[in-house]
Amino acid sequence: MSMDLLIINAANIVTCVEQTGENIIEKGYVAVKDGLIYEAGKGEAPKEFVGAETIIVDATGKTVTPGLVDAHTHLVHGGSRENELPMKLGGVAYIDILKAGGGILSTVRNTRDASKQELKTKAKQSLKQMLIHGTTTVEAKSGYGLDFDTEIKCLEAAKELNSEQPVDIVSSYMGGHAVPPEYKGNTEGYMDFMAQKVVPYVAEHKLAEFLDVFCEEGVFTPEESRNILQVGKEHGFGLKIHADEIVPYGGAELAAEFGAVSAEHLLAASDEGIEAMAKAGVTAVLLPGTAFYLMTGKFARARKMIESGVRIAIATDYNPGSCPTENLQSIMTFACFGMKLTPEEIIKAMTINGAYAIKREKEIGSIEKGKKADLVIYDAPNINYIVYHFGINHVDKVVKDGKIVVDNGHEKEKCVDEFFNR
Ligand code: IZC
Ligand code: ZN
Repeated sequence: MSMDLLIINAANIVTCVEQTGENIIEKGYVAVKDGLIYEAGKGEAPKEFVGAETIIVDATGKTVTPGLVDAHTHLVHGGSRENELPMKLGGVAYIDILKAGGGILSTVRNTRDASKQELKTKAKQSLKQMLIHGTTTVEAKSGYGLDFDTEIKCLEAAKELNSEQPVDIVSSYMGGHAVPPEYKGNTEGYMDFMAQKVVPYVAEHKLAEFLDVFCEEGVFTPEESRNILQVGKEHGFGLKIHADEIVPYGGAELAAEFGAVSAEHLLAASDEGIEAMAKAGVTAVLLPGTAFYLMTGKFARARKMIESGVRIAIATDYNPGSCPTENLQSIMTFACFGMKLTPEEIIKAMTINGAYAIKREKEIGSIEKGKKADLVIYDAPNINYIVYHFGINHVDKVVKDGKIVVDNGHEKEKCVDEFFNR
């Protein structure tokens, strides 16, 4: 049977097929039919795969991975926060900037002021950067509106963008990101408002699949977070928690208690919290770019988590305050040097394990028959090279649903523009 797309002669194919241990095929091929992976193998592709219409990509000297899954981003927002840099350099902590009405709340003001179209235009530029750097699926949180209209505006923007460009978007409602100024000193009132007005609307209109909350000292306490998660659970959302980012606060334990899909950050997660997550099957989403950006020199205990049996995903946390980058390749280097993970562990954390963190493990995240043909070809002979030679873009081609959407070297931007300007 002839294939639609055939990638041949690849120096290394990182399949990320689970539980095989045999994750890397040296000198092999990937065959794609009808937008799905048909086969990946060693050596030469079967002759019958080549038909008159087959697009053949010679990947000699190159590395192939599944499309990268960025399982934690704050994609849709207005403005930027480079004005916080002098404060950060002056030693002002992230949480103190927020308490002074800056941080998340400054982005909330910019997001409320922006039209849906303005937010979409900005987010679309970010999606383009993500795609150019190899990301084919992204999770996107709301949480910079906090009021009804702006939260809905942001979630609608993400939903519309999903069908207007190649990157798949999976949305989370994160009204529990901060207490908005109109509810200052009245967290309970804000939680009632979310529970009664926003969550039911988001559920009814299918504007998000997950619900997330920032459980952190100075934001939402574990008790308040429990309340918000309970409302999410009652409305059928998958649950996520920003847990133990800055201080140990019982967030990992809470994720286990609720059987959350994932707990994120976890820089300060306790031993008990890690054990509980392992038992409950909660995926840890680690964000080493944020760990770097917080300037505390502290990273999540990834090795301890892996040894305890916790599945780890790694994401950008793309947001305007604590990790303003769309580039997962840069995050690979932070993950390696900050958490001492191997390049193979990192690629799995950004593909199949990222897919687990957004409940897409059956459709994406590995190169195996029947999964979506989302693939990245890097101009790099192996994965160590991608992590080692940092700060540049190694992507040669990106394949999304079986179609080449980013094409090599200097043509990169031009090709991708075709998709973004349709
Ligand atoms: O805008 O600061 N950590 N939320 C929780 C963020 C970072 C995003 C931000
Ligand atoms: Zn976040």
